[in-house]
Amino acid sequence: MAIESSEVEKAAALIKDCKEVLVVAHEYPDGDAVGSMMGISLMLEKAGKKVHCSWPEPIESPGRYCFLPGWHMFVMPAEIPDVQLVIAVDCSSIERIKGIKRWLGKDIKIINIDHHPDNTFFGHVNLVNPGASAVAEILYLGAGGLGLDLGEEAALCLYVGILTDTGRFQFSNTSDTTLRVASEMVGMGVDPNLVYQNVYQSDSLQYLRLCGHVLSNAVFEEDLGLIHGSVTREEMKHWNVSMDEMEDLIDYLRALKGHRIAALFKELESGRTRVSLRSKSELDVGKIARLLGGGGHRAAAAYTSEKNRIDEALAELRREIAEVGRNPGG
Ligand SMILES: [Mn+2]
Repeated sequence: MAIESSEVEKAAALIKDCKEVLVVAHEYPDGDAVGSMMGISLMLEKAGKKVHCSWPEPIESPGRYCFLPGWHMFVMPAEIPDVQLVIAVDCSSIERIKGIKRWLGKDIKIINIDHHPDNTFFGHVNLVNPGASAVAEILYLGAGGLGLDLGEEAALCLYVGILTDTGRFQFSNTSDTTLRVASEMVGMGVDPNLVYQNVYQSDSLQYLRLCGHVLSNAVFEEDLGLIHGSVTREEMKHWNVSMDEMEDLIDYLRALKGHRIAALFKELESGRTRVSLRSKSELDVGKIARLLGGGGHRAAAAYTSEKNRIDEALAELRREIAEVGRNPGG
């Protein structure tokens, strides 16, 4: 599904008419959320706009994305000034940014740029293409139509968005367009090795030890084809590892041959449990995550469970897997 040109024109007009803009990514932002947020922020700044960017609390250090340019535009959610225009990237619904209340309910316009198939079209203008590998891919291909100029710095941010959302160009969302776009970015000066070193080769020894612990305790439930692992607050404290450092931990679990679903449970400070899901089968984990209040894609999704115990969150997930498995079309 392509984005309608009338929507692109509307977005371009909103951008042209504004002086100040806020770019927001979803809570617990991944590489596409951070890369797309920074990429479009840099292009907007280049176009002479005053730009702020942020995402809902909790705000942790950007860790592996520290090396991206553009952090001078980042503001804490509490310090977001009044703006005329909000651009949301990688957010399937307004719920994903509800933590940023400062501007909600005000007389502002929202441009919604996303690639989630369950996007609710919450913006005044919606640039949504579920066929795109990443929001970064939409932004790269759409920059001209929005009246924005790509530069090497923005290209670097967008490359990170595509790289991480495609699992280093290996997930099923990797298309010939994805690879062509990435190739053009490298042509513009993006250094794949520099990105690799920063994004995938900068783990702490404590984090590697925590991974070893999680893998040692991982459980494979053959009847459901479910492999799962978990990290408690105590373990996070013990190894001094933050939530954002664990973004790729689930990839170790999904290396298992013959599994259908991988799940990683992380205890939150709020007494709830963050659950990441990956599917290697016909089972749509996006649907499971939506049933449990989250969102995502068919093969990768996440939600926050109200259960404060991991065994309870696991029982809840087992029920939904069985339910969705019985009723894949429903
Ligand atoms: Mn994305």
